[in-house]
Amino acid sequence: ACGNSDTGGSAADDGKLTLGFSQVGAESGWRTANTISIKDSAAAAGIELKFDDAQQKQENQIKAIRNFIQQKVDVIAFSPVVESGWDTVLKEAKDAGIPVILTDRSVDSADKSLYKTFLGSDFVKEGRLSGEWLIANAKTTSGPVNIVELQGTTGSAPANDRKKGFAEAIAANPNLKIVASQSGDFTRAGGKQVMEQFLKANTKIDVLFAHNDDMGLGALEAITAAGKVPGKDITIITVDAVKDGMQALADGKFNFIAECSPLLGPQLMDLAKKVDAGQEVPARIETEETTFTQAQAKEALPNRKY
Ligand code: GYE
Repeated sequence: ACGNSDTGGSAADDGKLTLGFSQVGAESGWRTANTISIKDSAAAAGIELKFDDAQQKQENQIKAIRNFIQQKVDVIAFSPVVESGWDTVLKEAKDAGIPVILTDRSVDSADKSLYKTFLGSDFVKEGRLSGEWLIANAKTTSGPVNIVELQGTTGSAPANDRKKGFAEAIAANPNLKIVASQSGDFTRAGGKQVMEQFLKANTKIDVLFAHNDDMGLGALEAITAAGKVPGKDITIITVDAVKDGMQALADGKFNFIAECSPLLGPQLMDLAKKVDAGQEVPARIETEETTFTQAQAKEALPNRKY
């Protein structure tokens, strides 16, 4: 369907399906693995991929989606950086007759007809599993347990949902208290900087819950610099289970990780083909994932692909 000949072939020319994909950015190890998965599986599926990196800005994603509409791609997929503010551009895609697939993160649009399906993790569950592990493992006999939280990108589905799931789980024990919670934007630099502030402002920090591995890895530097031992003086729980996170867990610097799989490419290509062919697809497809303790990380690490 793409008429621009100098981009090297279009659906109309060679029968190839053209997929426009707007990626959030390159903020984390998770994101890097996700981008590789999408590019590799597009090539393997014989799909022409138009890939755009939005550098964590919604306005860039909206621009990219409008470009895809103008280029008349066959299918648009994107991972929305934040949950709100998508209705107008999604309506434009719908009016142009281009099906949209949400991957990884969802939108809060009331009109579910604006997209065909949402492929991704259950972020509330990841937060809940993190909180449940803490409930089972926190030393609450000696009084209150002070928790600091590094949130992901403000307004993003994983930040909103992981915060919610974690808070709900730890409510089961009134000794567990979140004493500070702030965004580190899912980056190592953000995690380090905000953890430094937390350590300055709070004399007693028992637990860190970081919404992803990268922020936890950044926080390690701040914790060590403050003369504390990560994994011992401060219990560290994160989400993702990318290789560097798993290494920190196996090394005893992290204590628990709730997995979030970035390997969405093969399923996305399958869905793109189906919606392009006008086939019905499930409205929600959930990624399968697990959790890791230190012992489990040691075992899984040698075979970890990303
Ligand atoms: O957990 C984080 C990344 O949307 C699930 O985004 C994704 C999150 C992931 O930056 O590392």
